[in-house]
Amino acid sequence: MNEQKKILFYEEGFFEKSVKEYDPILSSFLEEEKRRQQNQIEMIASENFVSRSVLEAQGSVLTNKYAEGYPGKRYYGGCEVVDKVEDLAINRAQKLFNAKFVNVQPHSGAQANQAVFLALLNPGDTILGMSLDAGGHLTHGAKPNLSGKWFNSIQYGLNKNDSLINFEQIEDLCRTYKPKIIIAGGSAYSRFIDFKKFRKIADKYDTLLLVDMAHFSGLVAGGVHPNPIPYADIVTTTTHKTLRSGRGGMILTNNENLFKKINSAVFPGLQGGPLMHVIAGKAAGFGEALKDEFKVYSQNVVSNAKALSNTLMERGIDIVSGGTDNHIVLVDLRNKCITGNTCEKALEESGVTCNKNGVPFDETPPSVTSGIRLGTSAATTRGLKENDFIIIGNLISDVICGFKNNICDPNIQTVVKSKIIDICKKYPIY
Ligand code: DSN
Repeated sequence: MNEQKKILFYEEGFFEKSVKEYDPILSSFLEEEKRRQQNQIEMIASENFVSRSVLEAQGSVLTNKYAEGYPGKRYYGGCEVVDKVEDLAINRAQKLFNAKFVNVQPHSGAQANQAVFLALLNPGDTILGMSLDAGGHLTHGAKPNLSGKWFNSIQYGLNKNDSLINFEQIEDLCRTYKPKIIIAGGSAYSRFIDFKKFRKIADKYDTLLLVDMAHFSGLVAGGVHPNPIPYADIVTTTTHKTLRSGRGGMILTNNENLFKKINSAVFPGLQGGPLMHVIAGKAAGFGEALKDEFKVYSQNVVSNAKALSNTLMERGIDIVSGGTDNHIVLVDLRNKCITGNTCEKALEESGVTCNKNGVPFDETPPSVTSGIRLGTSAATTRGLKENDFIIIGNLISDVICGFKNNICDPNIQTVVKSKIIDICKKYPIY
């Protein structure tokens, strides 16, 4: 009789083997990405390195669980444990931001903003947000985004002289267009935002105020940035940038009526099952952010950004608004006659990861841009201090100043890369 190979309904090791043993091809890509993160200095302002604890929580068995609804009011059985996890994330977020009501289910910052729009607006309503070139975000009414397509989106910008938010323009736009909501916050604005001033305008023109603190929420949690909660009707954020938690979004408010609408908008309005493993990652990161060490970390993020910004300016490089109050340093390359995309590439080849970025009154398209955006959150997590950022600022300046006719000198790039690798070795991760 022919011996037939027994085929199980899954390959042996399904519950035991690591990805390395079970799927070597995928595993090799994961290792490759880990090496990339280990050997480059990460300066993308929206990125960070989470703790092993956050990684584990996010890679946990909670990924298996469906839990539509909210703690205590689910549409599935078996939710007693995930209820505790979600409550833990909510309680920690309430403490961190001194907020009465928190929804930790949005899958991302973009979906958090969408949920707010779904809860409080109707298609065709007027919304007022900061334009992309001023440092705003796609979801604040940019034309290619749903927020720019489904709403009558009007946009404010910055003053020409100091690159700070143009409040006069905001008032003019409110007077003329009577927006239903004003959005404060963005992706490339490096200064504190005057929430009180926004509140005053919102009250004067009887409009809602949404603050999107995606970029600086970790700095708020760490006590080095003003908290928008007392001023805004609603606050949205991502949870993985300066806040260094599981990757996703969150919505906070002190207004119970608005919160009820927001909850219904997140589920069942916009999303189905919450990502319970990600909510566990959020809980883990929020727990870390409540500790004193996170306050020190946040102080370092800001002092490192100031050291970086000052170093670049000393080397003759323009920084938008002449400095920074947070983790972002926005470099204006127009006086160097370099485009953002070529600079991003040259820096990546030199071991520094960042992104091209529009600068105020930029005339180039978003695929080109006249600037780069740098951020200090990730490298600060590695342990880098002000002195290291002075060195990195000089290395970045070497690359920028090594350009001729929009092409960088490869010899400079080689020298910079070897110095960057030395810094990476000094501050290992994972
Ligand atoms: N992608 C994020 C950032 O880089 O700021 C925003 O969505």
